[in-house]
Amino acid sequence: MLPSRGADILRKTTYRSPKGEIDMGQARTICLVGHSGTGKTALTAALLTRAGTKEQITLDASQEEKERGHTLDMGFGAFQVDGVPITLLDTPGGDEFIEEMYKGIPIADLTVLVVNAEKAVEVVTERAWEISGGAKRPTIVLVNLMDKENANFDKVLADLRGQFEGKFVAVQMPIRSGEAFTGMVDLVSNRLVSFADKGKKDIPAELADEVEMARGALLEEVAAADDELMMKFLDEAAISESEIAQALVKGIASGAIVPVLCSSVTEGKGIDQLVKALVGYAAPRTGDAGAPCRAVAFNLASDPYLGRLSFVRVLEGTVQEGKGLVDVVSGAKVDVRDLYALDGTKQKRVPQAGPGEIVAIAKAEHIALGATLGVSQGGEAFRMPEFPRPVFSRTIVPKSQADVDKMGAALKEIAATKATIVVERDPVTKELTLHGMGDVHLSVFIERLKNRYNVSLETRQPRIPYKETIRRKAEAKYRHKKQTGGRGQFGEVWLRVEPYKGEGGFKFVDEIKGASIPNQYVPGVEKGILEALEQGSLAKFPVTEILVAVFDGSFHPVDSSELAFKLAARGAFREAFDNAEPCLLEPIMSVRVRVPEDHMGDIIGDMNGRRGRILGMEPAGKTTVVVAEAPLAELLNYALDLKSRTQGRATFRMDFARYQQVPGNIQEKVVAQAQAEQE
Ligand SMILES: Nc1nc2c(ncn2[C@@H]2O[C@H](COP(=O)(O)OP(=O)(O)OP(=O)(O)O)[C@@H](O)[C@H]2O)c(=O)[nH]1
Ligand SMILES: [Mg+2]
Repeated sequence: MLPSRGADILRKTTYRSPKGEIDMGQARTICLVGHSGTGKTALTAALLTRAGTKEQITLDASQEEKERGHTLDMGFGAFQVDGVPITLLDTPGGDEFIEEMYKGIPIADLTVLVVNAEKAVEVVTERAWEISGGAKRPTIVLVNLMDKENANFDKVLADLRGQFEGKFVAVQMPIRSGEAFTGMVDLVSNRLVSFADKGKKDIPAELADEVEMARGALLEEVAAADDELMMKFLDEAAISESEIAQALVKGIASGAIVPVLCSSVTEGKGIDQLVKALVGYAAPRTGDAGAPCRAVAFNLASDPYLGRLSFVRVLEGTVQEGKGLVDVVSGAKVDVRDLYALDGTKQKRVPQAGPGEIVAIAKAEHIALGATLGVSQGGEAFRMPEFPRPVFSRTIVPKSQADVDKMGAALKEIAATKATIVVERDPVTKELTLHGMGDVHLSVFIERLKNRYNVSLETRQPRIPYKETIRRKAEAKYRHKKQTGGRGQFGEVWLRVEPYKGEGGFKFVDEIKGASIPNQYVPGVEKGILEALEQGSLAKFPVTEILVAVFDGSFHPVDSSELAFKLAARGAFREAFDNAEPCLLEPIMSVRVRVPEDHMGDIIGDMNGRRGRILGMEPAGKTTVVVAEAPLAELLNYALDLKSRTQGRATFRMDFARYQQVPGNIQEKVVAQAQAEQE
């Protein structure tokens, strides 16, 4: 279900065009999700082909997708069934590309969770369920690959029921599996469908018992979602096919029922039945066409020919070429110049689009991902769920000067279209860092930079942004004196350094009495100290958590200058710093790891091995969130390690917590390494 405001403004229209022409009020958006290799893209192609799409079907068309044979960006397929426009959103099933599901599911009328009939619930099945079914959005499950040797529909059903809280209801009963997957019983109509002759038949005697059981289960679940039907069910009165269908639609819309269907996409089995379900089970939620325009930008892409495309779903009113919109939150203006609707897997120019439709606004570079667009600022925004945050970082280094020049714009474009790709310059190490979801994720975008923008980058493990501080008070005095021909330079500074925990990490205190350093030179003193703070003397990391008090000095009426005092202050600071037991600080991250029960011990043990500290445990459904703290230096490969330890079943997020002193033995190593690098 659409959250809050979305649900209010999307009103169902039941009007159907009598002439059978396209009725946009019936437009449905369907998001395909599921683990990699379950057949989502094959299904998209099969549905487009079945609908008679004339144009060439191009899915997984980017060079990076072709090379890997997987979907990496959201794909689109638009077609019509009996005059009903359907837009499929084909999302990647790779767990590092999970953001595409977060974009598609919230704006779709229905999610189809595709599950492998041999493997049942897999890692991305769990994630997809959480965002869709678990959030009570309309969801159906398609058990695909039923032609496979070890396909087992009942086992998948049992696995779904065992792992997730949801009313999974089989609305079909496959007739066998593997090579013997020859038909199915449509439990709603109580008829046997044979794939070979497409005919509907009565249930043969040898299946009667089995079908009756399955149908009984269906009736019971459906009745449980509808009071009137429950009465009938309890009275053992006859329940008609249309009563079941209606109750199903209602139950699906509220997320109370999750029907389970079966198919073999590559053998074309179960496709006709699925199409009926897509039209029949997804209630269109179209808004008022006459209302002021409101649309949500759920996906951004860079098309090699059309440039930036901002895909919006129109919630109400119409988006029109030439009629500008604004971001309802920021008020930023959006030019609506070229508008493209989807046709098959291609885009075609259209002058406008109404409620329920998906269109792409071309070349509107500053639409933010997830932004709600409207005619004026204000009003509630469509709430997109919070995207996962990047958990894996690498430093990027251009291969040549030409790459340096092109890199900025290309990186900016890629990062602007993806929520889980962030490019950042580390303020301490000054390195350019690419943050993403894992090594595959980052390498896809590095490749894309090469393929599309001809930018070659190398990646490296990022340096840790250590800092330096002191552990005790110390004083020093320093005289800067130079006599070179004409006017000389003279300045003398006495200062004290102290550990300091206050805001900003630094405090300058002027304790000079009796103008031993005249006022006009004090800014020079402060500048000298600030410069010295940029590089500590341990390993040239910035200095923090320090108070510097200047309490005495001397000057020369002719030779003193701001520069002379700057140099004197720098010298005095360095000496005092060295005498104040300097030490290294490292960033400590707060980490929340969500782990399935059976991996808990392993994850906790591993965290201890990373100099981590377990702060607590929070139950979260069938998983537990382990709350911990650990140094960033021990977490650089955590995304990869956690994945291999748990076969991808654990997720985590980490946030910077604070800086903390590095243990002595480790400090020695870090300092030695930094010195070696500087030589
Ligand atoms: N035997 C069999 N193979 C299938 C079926 N459906 C899809 N496949 C094949 O499985 C492979 C993966 O299918 P895709 O459609 O690319 O899978 P996907 O779910 O889109 O995978 P990602 O894009 O990585 O998430 C392809 O070779 C398909 O031809 C099916 O029902 N039976
Ligand atoms: Mg795919």
